[in-house]
Amino acid sequence: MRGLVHYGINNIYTVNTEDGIFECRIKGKKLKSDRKEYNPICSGDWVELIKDENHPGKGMITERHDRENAFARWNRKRANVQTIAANIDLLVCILSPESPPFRPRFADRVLVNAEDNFPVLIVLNKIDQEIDDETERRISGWMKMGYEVIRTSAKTGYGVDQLKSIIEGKTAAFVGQSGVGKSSLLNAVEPGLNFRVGDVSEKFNKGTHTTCFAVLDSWKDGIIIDTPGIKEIDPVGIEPEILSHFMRDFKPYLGKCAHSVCMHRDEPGCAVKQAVEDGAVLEERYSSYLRILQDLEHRLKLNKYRKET
Ligand SMILES: Nc1nc2c(ncn2[C@@H]2O[C@H](COP(=O)(O)OP(=O)(O)OP(=O)(O)O)[C@@H](O)[C@H]2O)c(=O)[nH]1
Ligand SMILES: [Mg+2]
Ligand SMILES: [Zn+2]
Repeated sequence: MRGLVHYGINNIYTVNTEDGIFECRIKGKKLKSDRKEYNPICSGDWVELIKDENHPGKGMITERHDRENAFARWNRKRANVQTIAANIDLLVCILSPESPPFRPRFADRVLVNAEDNFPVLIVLNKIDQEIDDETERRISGWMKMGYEVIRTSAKTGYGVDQLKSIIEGKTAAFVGQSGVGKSSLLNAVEPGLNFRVGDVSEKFNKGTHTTCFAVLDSWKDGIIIDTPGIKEIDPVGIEPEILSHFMRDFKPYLGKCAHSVCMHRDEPGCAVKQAVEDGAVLEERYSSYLRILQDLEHRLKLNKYRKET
């Protein structure tokens, strides 16, 4: 029997099927996989399961169906891949302007992750808070690159209808740092959903990690996945040499550098660096690139070292 995974906690997965909801374990504890995975199954996965005839509402997952796509990141500590949501039509990246502080580099990483994978919508939530010029500059930068950006306030209701009309009929995963208002926005879109909402701590100006695990829920016009606040995103499956291809604003300059294999770092005659100097590419985007590049190289070294020891 086929089912859609809503969420998983402590290796117990809640799966929705034609015959209702089942709480499932994975048969034999492990599923076949080609890489080290932190979690073999995530919200949005389609799985094959068998009912436990002796225990109504319980079952065993025997197989994970191939994913169309997945939003995943490297789990820093464990050196394995953590998949946050699978089979999505749209990734919604939520930011806040002030509390918690605006984190454009986080969004740049989400955009790298999404490029050639699935479309992204950038949402600046909490627009009832003050928005500075720096934030406006970065937002117009993303818009120039062709990304869709909208402004919302879960508090006043501003932009909620627009958000609703964009995610209607889609499987949309909401990601962002803790406290930016992911759960609040989802509740504003569809009050029946009733996701748990937490505070932003006054002392640290940070969210309090209210949502602890990703949860999929369906509403009348689509499927949404609320995810826990994440601080860091190390993109998965991108080699340092091709990172620049995932930077949408770099694309017009790729292949035009003096070096045929250019990392766009210190090489003379680099067309990307020239574009930064000319103001065609934002300096902040370039510095995001350098940081992600550094992390990818670090990750490669670490994985190599781990294999050898
Ligand atoms: N001023 C203002 N506050 C908001 C807005 N949206 C959410 N909040 C508040 O921000 C705090 C955090 O909201 P949550 O919805 O729990 O944030 P989250 O992104 O789901 O956080 P995690 O689950 O921890 O990742 C709560 O106190 C909300 O009331 C908004 O548009 N404006
Ligand atoms: Mg939440
Ligand atoms: Zn270059």
